[in-house]
Amino acid sequence: MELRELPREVDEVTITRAIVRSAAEDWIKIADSDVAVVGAGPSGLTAARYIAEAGFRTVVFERKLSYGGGIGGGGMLWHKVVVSQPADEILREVGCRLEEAADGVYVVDAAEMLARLATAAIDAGVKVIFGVTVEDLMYRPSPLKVTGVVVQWSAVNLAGLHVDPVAVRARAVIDCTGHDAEVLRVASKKIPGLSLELVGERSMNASSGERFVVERTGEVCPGLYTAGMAVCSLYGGPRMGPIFGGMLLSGRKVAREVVRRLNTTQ
Ligand code: 48H
Repeated sequence: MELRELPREVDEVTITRAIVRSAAEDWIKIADSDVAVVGAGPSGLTAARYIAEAGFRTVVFERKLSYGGGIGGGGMLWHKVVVSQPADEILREVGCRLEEAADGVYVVDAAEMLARLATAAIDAGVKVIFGVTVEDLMYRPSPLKVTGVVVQWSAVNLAGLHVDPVAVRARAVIDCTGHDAEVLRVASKKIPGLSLELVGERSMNASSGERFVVERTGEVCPGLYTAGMAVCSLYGGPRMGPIFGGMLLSGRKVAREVVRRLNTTQ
């Protein structure tokens, strides 16, 4: 075999230093972000892409080692999900191929949708960090404002080790953690004066669930926003099953709101 077809020799220490140096440089920037999105599901990836496209430094923290949240499971593991108009626009923007299943209703491959949402977010400049769990928030009391997130390696939590987390400042934090609404749950318990109560999501009603999510998406308190399924958990909206247009439109709506706010405040 010709030598030029074989991998170049690399010293192990070079590999270690390259990874540690580059990751540390990234984290030094991430520590002071414009926007921290929690969760790399459909709402989080969509929100992050639009915000980064508007020129803001955007980080997505994802607990798992993969993208997509609930997309990959399709409908009961059948490898498809459904979107209806006008959410198809968002999928077309990222290059997804859609098949019309009924008037204005489309079916899409779950693997294609999650890959294209993720790639588009990365191309827009979003930094996605896998294996990190947002376990708490930073806040300032008067005036009350959420000022960032508190993060820990997911592996540390899984191992049950007592390791203190680190903090990341962000001008806006968006809870896109899905059904569990984890960030909002923490905020409701641990931020004095917020008076936030999670109602819990309701049983399935696909169309009204989708509309509910989009209508109620937005700011929860200064510095804290929510999108996607977390909206239903917060305000008591119905679940909608494997139709994902509401998640995409919710991500776009929260992005527009955050961008507007960041453009009008320092
Ligand atoms: C870091 C975290 C944390 C944390 C969770 O569940 P998701 O796909 O969320 P959405 O809201 O974008 O989409 C919901 C959709 O997938 C869905 O479940 C639908 C439409 N259900 C309808 C129905 O009837 O059931 O993604 C959330 C992501 C996941 O990847 C989690 O791993 C991640 O957030 N995550 N990441 N820190 N504390 N909590």
